[in-house]
Amino acid sequence: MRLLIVSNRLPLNGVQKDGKLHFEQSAGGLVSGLSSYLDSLKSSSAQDVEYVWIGWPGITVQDKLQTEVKNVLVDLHASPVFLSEKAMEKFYLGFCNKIIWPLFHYFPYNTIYDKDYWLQYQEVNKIFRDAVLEVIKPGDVIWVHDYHLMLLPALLREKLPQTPIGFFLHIPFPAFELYRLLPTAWGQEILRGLLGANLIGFHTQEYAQYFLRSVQRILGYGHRLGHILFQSHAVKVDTFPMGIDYQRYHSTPTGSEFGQNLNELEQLLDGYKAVLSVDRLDYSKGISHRLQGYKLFLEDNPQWREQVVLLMIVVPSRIGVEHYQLMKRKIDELVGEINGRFGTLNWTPIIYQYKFLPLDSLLAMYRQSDVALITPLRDGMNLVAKEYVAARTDQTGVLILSEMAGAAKELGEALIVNPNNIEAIAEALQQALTMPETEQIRRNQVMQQRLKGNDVVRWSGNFIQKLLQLQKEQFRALPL
Ligand code: GDG
Repeated sequence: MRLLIVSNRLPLNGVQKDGKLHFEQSAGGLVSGLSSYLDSLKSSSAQDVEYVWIGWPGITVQDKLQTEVKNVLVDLHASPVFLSEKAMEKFYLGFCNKIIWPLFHYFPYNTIYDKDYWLQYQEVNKIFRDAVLEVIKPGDVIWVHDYHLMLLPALLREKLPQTPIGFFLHIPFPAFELYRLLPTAWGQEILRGLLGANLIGFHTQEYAQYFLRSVQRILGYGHRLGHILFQSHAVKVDTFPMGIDYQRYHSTPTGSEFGQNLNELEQLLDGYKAVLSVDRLDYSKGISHRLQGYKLFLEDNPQWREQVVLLMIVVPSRIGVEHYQLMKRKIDELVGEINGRFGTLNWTPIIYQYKFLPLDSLLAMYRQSDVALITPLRDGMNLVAKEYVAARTDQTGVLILSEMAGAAKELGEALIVNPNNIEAIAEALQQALTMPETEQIRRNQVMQQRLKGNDVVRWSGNFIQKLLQLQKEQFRALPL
């Protein structure tokens, strides 16, 4: 078996060395999970199992350099899809991040329904189809990822009627009343696009139900237990909550970098309780609501002033989209206001970093923080919540988690809050900071067991196994 993974971006970082462009595999959860899964297949079946990742390489590459870049990437199991800056502007910053992202995260007023964005989205999905057709061989299995490529399964199905095609959506699928806000023809084509797959996976049952409802209301296709007979093939809609690479976060890195980070943090936080907040800069992550919650906590609990520090990491993201620039300004102002109002000569209430951190630093922060405050307004899953719990090797620590994150379905032992309720965030902080250690351990033990059992290797394995099983069964769904 060979697996073709298709996503908007390749999991690679381009670096300039000796005046030449080199690519290194980035150590994301999906890459390490998939490679471990394929390694386990190889050892159990002695089969030759391989994967090739197809996606945009993260930079615009001039025509004359494309063959060279392709050759470099072959050794990294990657096949690049070259897109011009103009195409990326309308496809990625436009259709993906000014229409689908806000709408699917319940921010309908942030959407800009521009027809040029839609035309470019159709165009780019066709470019990806051609890129897959260029590398596909008999016997390959295709797994398409995320909202950038929702038309791709049907485009591939037209050309490859027998190939197993899976699709996984990493963000929420919204309720029908939200989905129907898309111009009708676009909404129909996206659903038909997804139904080109044999298996469509979501993080939670709710997202799967919302999708099935939209298919029924907009296209008129019913389902039986998630099975749909669509045109000439059968489709299964199912739930696959994504896990993390548990051991990676649970074990202690051997390099000196990690130890140094840990010591520095220990000194910085000496005498304080630490509350951690980590997200990409995004309005869906609820960062300003969270800051308001922390501000209220300091107002209501003067005894905690000079006793607690909020470590806030915001990772730059989608810099070209206006809503993100506005939000950055709002966060900067709020942090300044809180630090200015409550801070003293000896104490800064919020230590704020606007940057991407090396994994060792992030891991050291997970280890040194007494509380993780993760309160997205809407989030497909949220892996940071899972990583924090996994990283607590002594099993202490308290996770405060938004009920609007997919992860809340699996992490019920966390302190669950409604992220719009500023008072609830402030109260949860008070509860977390005074929770007895025995109770912290009791809650984390259960969550750690669950995360260990349902890690990312299991997640990818379950998805691929189901896809292959569907292909084998060639089940017949009965028309309703
Ligand atoms: C989408 C969905 C869904 C973050 N900051 C740093 C850093 N990270 C890593 C985390 C984590 C990942 O990035 C972020 O994953 P999330 O799940 O929290 O969020 P999204 O990026 O929005 O991902 C989401 C996910 O897809 C998977 O399906 O859960 O709902 O929106 O792994 O550790 N890593 C490093 N430095 C940082 O500063 N090294």
